[in-house]
Amino acid sequence: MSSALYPEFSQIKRHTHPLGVDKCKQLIEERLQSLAPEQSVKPVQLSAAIRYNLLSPGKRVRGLLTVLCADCFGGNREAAVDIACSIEMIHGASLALDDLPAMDNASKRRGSDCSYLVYGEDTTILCAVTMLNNAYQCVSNSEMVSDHQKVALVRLLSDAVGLMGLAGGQQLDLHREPGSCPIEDIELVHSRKTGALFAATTAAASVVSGMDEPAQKVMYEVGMLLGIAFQIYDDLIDVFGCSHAEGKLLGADLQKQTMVSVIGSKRAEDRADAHIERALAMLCGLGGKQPDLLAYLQLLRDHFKKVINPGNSQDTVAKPSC
Ligand code: GRG
Repeated sequence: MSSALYPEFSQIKRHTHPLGVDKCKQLIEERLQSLAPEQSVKPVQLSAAIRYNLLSPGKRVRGLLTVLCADCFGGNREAAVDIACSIEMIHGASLALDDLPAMDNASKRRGSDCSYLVYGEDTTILCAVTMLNNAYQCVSNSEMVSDHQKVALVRLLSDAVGLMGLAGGQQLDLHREPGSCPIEDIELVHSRKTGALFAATTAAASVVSGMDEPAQKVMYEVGMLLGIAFQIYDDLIDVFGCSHAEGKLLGADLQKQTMVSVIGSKRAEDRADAHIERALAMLCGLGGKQPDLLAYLQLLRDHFKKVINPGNSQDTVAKPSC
């Protein structure tokens, strides 16, 4: 995947992970490779579009969270990797749709041309629909997940995709419904558009780890807080980041009302940090002190802070309170 604007994007080491995290990422990449259709499967154009959207160099934040949370609470690794892949399929489908001219009308994604520019809008829409179906297939085919767990997982994932999740969040983002408080309106968009899939991610890990229902609810809340914080950082990066390093053209949200434009960058960053702190405290409250998970969450925050506050990152990274 080459691009004139981002020639070395795929060579950039996006994050230096702790060793255990690198291993998890490799497991996810290998499993995604095995789940992607062969290039020769007809219709070859659709198979190629699926490979393009699924295997392009994403950070795999959601997949990693699934596996690291499951590791933390004793979940089966293989089951967690399957669920991580199904979540990355949903995420990849949402990015392909998000970039379409009728939505964000983007040109670059993960350092390459957006899917619709390479394969056309028609194939990209079919590709997203297929990736969504493949995500549910991946859950139902997983050999390490019980039938009971599969029902819970499909419920979580379908909720995260639908009206109360990605689709509803995107609709609200494109056609903001007037409300009394812009901050609440924006956080509603964040919670549906980004938070819901993060929440499904951590909750799915709790399901494969056999955690009880109250603990599953806490894990859902942990993911929601992380997802909302992630979206605030994504908005901050849109203003302060570098297009080359992010692999997409930034400044796309400048005309939109975002948390950054409404409350300013400092308060937006503080708000994201407070959400992350709360999520870490909740994880610790459940006994989730697995070093790789905590190290990964710190590393992610450190990375975001470096992007938006270059030269200032050491001072700003808070340690989890457990
Ligand atoms: C029916 C699946 C489906 C979606 C329809 C288009 C749409 C509704 C929703 C789009 C939601 C969306 C794109 C939210 C943005 C979330 C976000 C912060 C994306 C960037 O995620 P990263 O940084 O991306 O994890 P990489 O490329 O690293 O995977």
